[in-house]
Amino acid sequence: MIEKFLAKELIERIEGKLQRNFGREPEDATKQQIFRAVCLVIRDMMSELWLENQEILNDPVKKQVIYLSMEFLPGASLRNNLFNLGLSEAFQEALAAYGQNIEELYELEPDAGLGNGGLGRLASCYLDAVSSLEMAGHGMSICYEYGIFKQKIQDGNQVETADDWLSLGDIWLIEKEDEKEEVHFGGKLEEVWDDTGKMKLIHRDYTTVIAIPKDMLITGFDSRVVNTLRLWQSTSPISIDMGLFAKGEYLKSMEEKHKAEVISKILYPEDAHEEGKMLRINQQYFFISASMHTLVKNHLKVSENLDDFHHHYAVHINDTHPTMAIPELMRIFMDEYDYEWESAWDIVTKTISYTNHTVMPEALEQWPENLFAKLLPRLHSIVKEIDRRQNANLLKAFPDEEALRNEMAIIHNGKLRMANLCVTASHTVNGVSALHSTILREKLFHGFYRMTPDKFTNVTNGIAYRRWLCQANPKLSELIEELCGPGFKKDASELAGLLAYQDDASVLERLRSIKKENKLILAEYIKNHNNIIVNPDSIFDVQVKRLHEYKRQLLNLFHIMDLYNQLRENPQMEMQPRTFIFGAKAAAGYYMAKQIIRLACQLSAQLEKDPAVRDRIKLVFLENYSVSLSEMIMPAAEVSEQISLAGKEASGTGNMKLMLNGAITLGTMDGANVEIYEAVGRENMFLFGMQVEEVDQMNQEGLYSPWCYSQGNANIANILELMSKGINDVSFMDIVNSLTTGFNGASDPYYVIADFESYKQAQKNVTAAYQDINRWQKMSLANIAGAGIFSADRSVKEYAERIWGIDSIYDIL
Ligand code: NBG
Repeated sequence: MIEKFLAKELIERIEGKLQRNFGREPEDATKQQIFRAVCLVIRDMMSELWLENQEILNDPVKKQVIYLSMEFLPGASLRNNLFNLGLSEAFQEALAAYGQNIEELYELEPDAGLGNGGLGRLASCYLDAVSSLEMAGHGMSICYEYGIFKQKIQDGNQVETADDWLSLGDIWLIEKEDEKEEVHFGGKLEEVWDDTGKMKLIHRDYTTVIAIPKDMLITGFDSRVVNTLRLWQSTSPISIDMGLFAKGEYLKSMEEKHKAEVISKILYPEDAHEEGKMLRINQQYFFISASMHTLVKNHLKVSENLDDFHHHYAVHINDTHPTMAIPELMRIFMDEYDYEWESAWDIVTKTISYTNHTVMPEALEQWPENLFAKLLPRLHSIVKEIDRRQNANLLKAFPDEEALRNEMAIIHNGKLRMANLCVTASHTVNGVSALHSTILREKLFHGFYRMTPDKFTNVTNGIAYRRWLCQANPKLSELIEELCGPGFKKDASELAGLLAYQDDASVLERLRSIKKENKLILAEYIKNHNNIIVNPDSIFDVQVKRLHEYKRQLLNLFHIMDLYNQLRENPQMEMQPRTFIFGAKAAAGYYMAKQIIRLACQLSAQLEKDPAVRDRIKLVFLENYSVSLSEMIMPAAEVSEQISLAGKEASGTGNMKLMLNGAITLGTMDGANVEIYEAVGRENMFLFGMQVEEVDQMNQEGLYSPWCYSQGNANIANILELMSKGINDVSFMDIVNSLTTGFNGASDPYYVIADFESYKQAQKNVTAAYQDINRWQKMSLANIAGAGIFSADRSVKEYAERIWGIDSIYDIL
């Protein structure tokens, strides 16, 4: 455990860092230098803890989890590390001695945005929980030089700019040059026969890329364990080709280096959206190969051979992006350590487990076989053999079901299907909410489920709740501590203690006033960033998440346009003022998503222009939604919009953060909304819309005609007309067409129009409930109290017990 430090000692340490690293005294140091010095002091403390665990971690029978993910979204680390180490106040005091405000240093830190959204943030939440539970577990990913793009809104359109997070964010990274790895791409395979008649495949003429580890230390709350997130950076073994340089071919002389470095240059900014680029295959293999080599090497430092590899490591695949871990481990076992196929397969399949995060068909990765074979010839031959053996099993299991066998094949029609490879080779497969796991069993992976039902399980997602409650909403956290004691910080289920106060008028009033203070902070931010003055007494209605058609931001906009139409028709209409707050990034190449952002921005401007409506409805589109921004939005939110089409959102995690901060869910029965409903009951949320079965039926019947709906419903027709005629002088015909006549496919594929009336009614219920202050506060309290099960600690405990087979390292001692 970290010792307690006095401010005096910290001052000495910070001064030491300033002098040694920057040749500065505190008086003449810049804010950046002070930030760096403070981080370095904390890094030293974390490194000491890390070192203390090393002996235990190197024991081959102490199992650890390796969480492989193309994305991690840690956000900012300074506040989180200080909070976890229990040093926030001591540092605050130490910095105050220089007249420095620690809050300003927090604000200075760029988000480490090495992920797109929920999937990457989940990975970071889980690392926090693994450390907090004093388990051993490490993340592995890529050290992207540029993280998720920064979103600017210019003339109502999204514009992407590069996110140079390393300019200051590098302070948390520790380079381990001596642990670098070589990764081989391309080349060809050659059969070589030895004297005993045994054939070996030799990989020749490949291109080598060097992977350099940059480790970020991961603290846990009140924990003795510090784990690492290892981020691999790519570089070339040849920095410059002197021969070419001498010939005057300067650019060419550096080409190898550039080709290698491009691998870790930038995060793919896609989210649940199709991408089939060569660079992405290279990125995946790059970090997987480096990671697997490291594991094997580390294992062999403490064990004679690889037979017990799976007792030492549980390797978890976060969605299909790290699937290559399966053939790569097979390759290393067979080609580098002479294992036979069967024994290698036995160990590998006992090591690997897989979480699926989406059922959206376009997001299920498939690689063109010929491209894969060219880039990774040896891996291709291994995947082919896995497929061949799997086909034999399928034939036995389903002799009369050819269509099903084709669906389950790993290689089919010239494509490599990564999800099928994952399910085939993993000992356990899970979805991320009860409903999603059911859909996996009954639909997406039904054949696999019939074959190996015991493989399938569910682990509902969870969040690093201390970040969004204790750190982001300190006032609420203090109130809970005062009422229920500090235990909830270790055990989120203790939040339920709040229920004892549901009829306590003074507690409800305090909840209300905390929300108001948080709303004022957000209102100030909105004023400064959007130049919009919002009414802090209006309902803060929030939809923050990636922009995707299935998440139906458009449905939310439909409701706003409908209110607008009503107000124009009847300007005297009584209305509870509302502020609709959006935050969403759209994938750069996702046209319709960008149109929807445009619609939101133009509608915002149009409402602002109209004196008859602007005091009653406001729309605020906050640019550059990120982890840090979410930490300001969640505490101020009152309505949490979780309105995806039932069956499409695997879980959602923003829904959990909002609920934890007392916002009330307005949602469909989708993803983890179903479990929110189970936790708080129908009376404490607003449900609407079709259920999965109804959506399925509509799909099967194929009779849905949004056009007919709009003919029978004047409100819908008016909304479509408004969009066609133009909002703030911009017409949105492509959106209208996508709903009514189909844009690139079926019309209104996410049933915006079909669910509109039900949504509108639910929105009316929201307004009615809000007007009864007491009722609203009670609902809010019930949500905070019920949020305990959505702690990442709970999720990670379930993974540890049911999937990874790991435990707290200190329990074993
Ligand atoms: C996302 C889902 C979310 C889910 C997160 C984390 C992908 C591929 N999936 O619903 O859309 O909450 O994963 O599990 O990003």
